[in-house]
Amino acid sequence: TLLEDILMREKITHFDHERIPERVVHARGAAAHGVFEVYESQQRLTMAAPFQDPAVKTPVFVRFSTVAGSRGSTDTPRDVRGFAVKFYTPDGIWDLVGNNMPVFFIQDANKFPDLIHAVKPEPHNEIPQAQSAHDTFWDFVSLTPESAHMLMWLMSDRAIPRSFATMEGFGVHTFRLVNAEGMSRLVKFHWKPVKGVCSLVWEEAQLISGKDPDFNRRDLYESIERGDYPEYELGFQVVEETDEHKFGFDLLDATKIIPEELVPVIKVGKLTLNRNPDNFFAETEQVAFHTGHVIPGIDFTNDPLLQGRLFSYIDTQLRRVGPNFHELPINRSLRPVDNNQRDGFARTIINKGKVSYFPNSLGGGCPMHSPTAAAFRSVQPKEASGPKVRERSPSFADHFSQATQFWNSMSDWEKDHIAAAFAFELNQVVDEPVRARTMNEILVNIHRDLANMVSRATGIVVAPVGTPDDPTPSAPTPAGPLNRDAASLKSPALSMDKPPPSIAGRKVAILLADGANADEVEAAIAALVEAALVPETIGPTAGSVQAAGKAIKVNRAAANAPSVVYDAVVVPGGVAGRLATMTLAQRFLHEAYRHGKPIAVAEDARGLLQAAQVPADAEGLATGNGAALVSRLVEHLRRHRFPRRVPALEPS
Ligand code: HDE
Repeated sequence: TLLEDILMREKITHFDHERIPERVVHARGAAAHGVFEVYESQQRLTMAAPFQDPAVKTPVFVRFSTVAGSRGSTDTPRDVRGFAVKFYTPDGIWDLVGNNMPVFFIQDANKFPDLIHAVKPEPHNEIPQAQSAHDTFWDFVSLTPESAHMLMWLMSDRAIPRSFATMEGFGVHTFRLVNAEGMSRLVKFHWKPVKGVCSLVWEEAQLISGKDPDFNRRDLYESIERGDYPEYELGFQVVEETDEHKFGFDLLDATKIIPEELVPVIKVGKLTLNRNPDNFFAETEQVAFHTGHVIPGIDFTNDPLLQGRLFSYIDTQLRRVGPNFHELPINRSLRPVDNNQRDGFARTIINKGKVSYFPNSLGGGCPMHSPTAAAFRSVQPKEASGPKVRERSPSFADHFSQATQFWNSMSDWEKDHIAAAFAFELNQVVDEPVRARTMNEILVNIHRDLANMVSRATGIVVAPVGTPDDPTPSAPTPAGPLNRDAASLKSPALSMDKPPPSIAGRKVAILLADGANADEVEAAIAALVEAALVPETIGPTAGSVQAAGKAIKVNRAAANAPSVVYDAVVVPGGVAGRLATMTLAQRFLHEAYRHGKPIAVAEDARGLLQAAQVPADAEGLATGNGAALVSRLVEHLRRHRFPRRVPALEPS
């Protein structure tokens, strides 16, 4: 090998440079292209281009992500999911960089590096990957009571979505909508999934992490390839500026929601994800979102978290992708950018002429900031006065009311899952003072029931209280305006205990073995496809199984097809005897049972159910044959799952 082998050298050199720095947070992600269409003109509220004309389809690129894990980490840790939308509008790029939870851990951007240092793997040994269940995270949040509301979301099943298509998205901050007359209103943005909100259960999520770490990414990719496009409706919660202070909490505090019961979410349009990226690196990895990418008609508020983000995102793109990140195809504005910025690494635009400054006469004064109304202009702030301090406003002081509201709004099984999640995390924490502080400074202030449930499952002692009726005397609760009636606050919209409007795309396993009733299997597959479900046959090995002289194709071998990646399971006639002797089949059914999934078995499967320890009278278990069996399974799937079967809180 000679140094003069320039072909080899170039190839290897390029290979050596194939990586760019991964995102500091949200490193793990998957994305898709799509379109946004407004239902009817929202001109009264905003001049933003995507909201003017129902005939216009605005192209979008959406990246979903987890927050804490590295780029190669699993899809299903307990974590927040990013929901970042890039609108390519005729007025330039608008990035709505949101999450699947409507609030955040902190109220002030200055704490963000601390929060992320605490949740990321611990620095001395880089353990644990992609999870909050460790000492430093709970140390930080137990000392940061403003995180209480977000902790409730994080410990709920919202943190383990079944798919990106079944999770909500939120802009989190209060933004502004501005119309052509310059009138500004406050707004919260919501993405409502057309398929409803559905999640995994925790044990299942953990098993998926090992069995299929690409679970959510794969689902997104495959559903788009199948033509089953993820859809979300965009909702506005609009508040007149004059009403800003009528809520008893501060609309600029990102740890607060505006309950939908107080201000309805008006659905204004639909986002459809209809095309997979052609190249992961060029698109999903290099896409650069920035909260500061806004267009006329959208503006910011003084939310201190948002203001910090306005600095951070441009800064991170400069570091990660470089100063010309906006020239990459995935980031490029549809409208040509005309300014005096020049040069830098990997500049691709070839600017012509000798003028690159303003003011100038040699270029006819161009380019200049447009004096016309069409250009972006900031909404004028009301006059502010007072001392400059590094402190938050007293209106940000109530940290627990909305956490309590979240708890009050949950169904029994959701409360169970939340308590079990806190217990799982706190049982991972080694430091006793951190465990005790989380219990007695945070959980008891949210709700006594939650504290007691977690106490039973962790052994952490709940400190004695002053009076039995007073849920919050042991820790100093800031006197927020809502605290007085926190015990009665409730927002039913927060509960996930609702049947999903659509179950299209759910995966149904059909367990096979030699001797299967071929007609029944074929009929089941046809009926499942007809119901927009995705059946997969599973056999002892890849290839096929024999059914009365006929071969039935096997999609996946049992060892490669764990129950956790399916939503429901069918055992057709003729196979139960053989399956009852196979450990993998028993395990499959038992896990499907434990995880509350619909199970449909032929009449001859009694012995198999026994071997799999599935009670014959289990809720969501259908027994029968033929078309009736499949239609009962489909009916059961419409309930997503049967949560009472899921063992959540291990008793003390
Ligand atoms: Fe981010 N965040 N963030 N964040 N964030 C980033 O930008 C940051 C926050 C969110 O798919 C980074 O390009 C600060 C809230 C999403 O590429 C970085 C603060 C919300 C994504 C950054 C926040 C988010 C990011 C890392 C506190 C929900 C992924 C890489 C003030 C509304 C975007 C990057 C993608 C990514 C900073 C808080 C959502 C470092 C300083 C609140 C969805 O700039």
